[in-house]
This record gives sequence, structure tokens and C-alpha cells, in this order.
Amino acid sequence: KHYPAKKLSIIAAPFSGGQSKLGVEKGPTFMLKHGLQHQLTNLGWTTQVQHPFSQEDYSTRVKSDTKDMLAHIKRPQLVGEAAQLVYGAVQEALSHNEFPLTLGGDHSIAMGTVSATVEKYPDVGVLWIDAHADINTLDSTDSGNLHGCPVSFLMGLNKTGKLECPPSLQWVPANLKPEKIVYIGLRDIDATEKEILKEQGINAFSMYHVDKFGINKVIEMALMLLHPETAGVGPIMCSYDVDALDPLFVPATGTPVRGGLTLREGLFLVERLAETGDLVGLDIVEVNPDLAAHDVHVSDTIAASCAIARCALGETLL
Ligand code: Z70
Ligand code: MN
Ligand code: MN
Ligand code: MN
Repeated sequence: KHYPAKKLSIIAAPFSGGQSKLGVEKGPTFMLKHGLQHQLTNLGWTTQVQHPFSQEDYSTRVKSDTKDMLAHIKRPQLVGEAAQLVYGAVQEALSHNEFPLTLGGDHSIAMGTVSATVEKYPDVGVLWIDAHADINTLDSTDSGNLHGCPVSFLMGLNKTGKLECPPSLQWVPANLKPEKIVYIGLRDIDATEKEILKEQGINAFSMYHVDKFGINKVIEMALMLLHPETAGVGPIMCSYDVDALDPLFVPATGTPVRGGLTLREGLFLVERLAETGDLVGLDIVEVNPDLAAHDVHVSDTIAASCAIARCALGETLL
């Protein structure tokens, strides 16, 4: 319904500064080398690849810029700059009625993808598929890794804290309301994050709920929660951290947590979103080809990540 012209803007976001493990910046190249663009063309999409970081060298800056700290918060300047470039690329795609498919990179880039999508579709519901809640604030984060914080910035939770929001992240439009995000797949949440989720009244389906209700029922409930007035119908954006899937299927990621979604559950989820015709944007993040003990770990991870994109964009089994 939203993209009758089936035009796709694949946004390559090779960024690793939101966490501490190098290699996650290789995600986009590996997915594209696997043939993702051609696979999506075969589904009837006109595709182009955007490189918002073409003028930057974040890989070098991530390694060399040791002064980019705010208390224990790591690389706020770099993360703010990179996410803002991604924000611009998603805005651009949406302004041309292109579907933005953003390939990470770590999950801090979702500060850009989600806020640009909420700007374009003010009633959009965000499905955050992840083992983690990524809602730590500057004050609550233990690790200081900003990929564990994007949701707090999207919701404006760092405007009132003890640590002042660094200038590099003040551009983030705090346009995501707590009732417009639902999580699926959670199983590794900090105590501080549990409190924030409760305080903000955010709806979340952990792996417990996936086991209890099954993935189909969980998605139906999530859609109803995001669009209560229209019986679950309305624009949806999906920010998909591949660590939501069990490490059996996606071993090459920075923070694998056992007990995750099966590959079929993870693909069904996006197949179901494609079926609604209301998906308006997708991120696929946290693919790290360097964190594999064997070559087959890399190929499994890349194959699963590309399958997420294809299923979200219309591939069906029959
Ligand atoms: C933890 C933190 C996180 C992904 C780890 C972990 C966050 N809550 N997210 N891996 N993808 O550091 O804030
Ligand atoms: Mn364009
Ligand atoms: Mn995660
Ligand atoms: Mn994440």
C-alpha cells in the first residue's frame, strides 16, 4: 500500500562506534557481496545503494579518537555524526517515496532511521526486534556503549538526566512516544532498563511471551498495541537487530545471547509484516563478520540477514 512503485533505497551504514567490537562496520559489504541487491531486484524492486558515509572514514576515527568521551560514554561525537548522516539518507529516501532499507553497522544508527521515519509518518509504530532493549540513558548505561541507548534518545529521555546530552546528539528529534514502540525477542535486559520500560509503560514481548503465545499471536498483539484505534492497521517500521535470532542461526554478532528466536520465527515475523502492506522502513543491524570462529558462521549469519530483508520485502515460500 505504501510503496506501489516498489522503489528501494538501500542505505549502507558501516559504523561500529556505538560499541567496542570492530568488524560490525563490515555488515553492509558482506550482505551486498552475498547478492542482496540482486535478490531484491528479483522481487520486483528498483534498487539503488546509498553511502551516507562516503566522505567519512569512521573506521580510522573509531580506532584513533580516544578523546571522544563524555564521562564514561564512548564516542558521542562520532555516534552523533554518523547517526545524523543516516538520518539524512533516510529522510532523502522517504521524500522520494523510496523504501529505506538500512544496513548496519551497530544499532546506534537507529537514532537516525527511526526519527526520520517518525517525522514522515507521525503515527508509525516501531517494532524493535532485539535480544536487548537498547533503552539505557546516559545516566543508566553501565557499558557506556551508545548502541545500548538509541531508544532513550529517540524518546527524549536524555534531556532531563544528570549527564547533559552532548551537542553531537542534540539533533535527534525526540519524536517517538512510548506507546509507539513494541519490542519482540528480549532476553538480556539491564535492571536499569527494566525500570525505564516500566516507568514509560512500554509494551515488550520477551522470549517468554514468544514461547507462551507463539510468534504469530505475538505479532498480532504487537500490531494491535501500535495501532489500537484501527485494529492493528497502520504504518510500521521495523528495526531488526540480528541478535534477536538465536546464535545457532546468527553466530557472527557482537552480543550473542542463547535462547533466541528460531530462524523461522524471525523470518515469519517479517513475512507477516510484508503481508500487511504497511511496512515503511527496515533496519538490519549488528552483523559482525569478524566475530566468527568458522567460515560457516559468517555465511550462516549473512544468509539469515539477507533472508530477513527478502522476507520483509515480499519473498514468500509459495
Ligand atoms: C547493554 C548495554 C546491547 C546489543 C548489546 C547491552 C546492549 N544493555 N545491544 N548488544 N545489540 O551495554 O547497554
Ligand atoms: Mn533518492
Ligand atoms: Mn541486541
Ligand atoms: Mn540492538
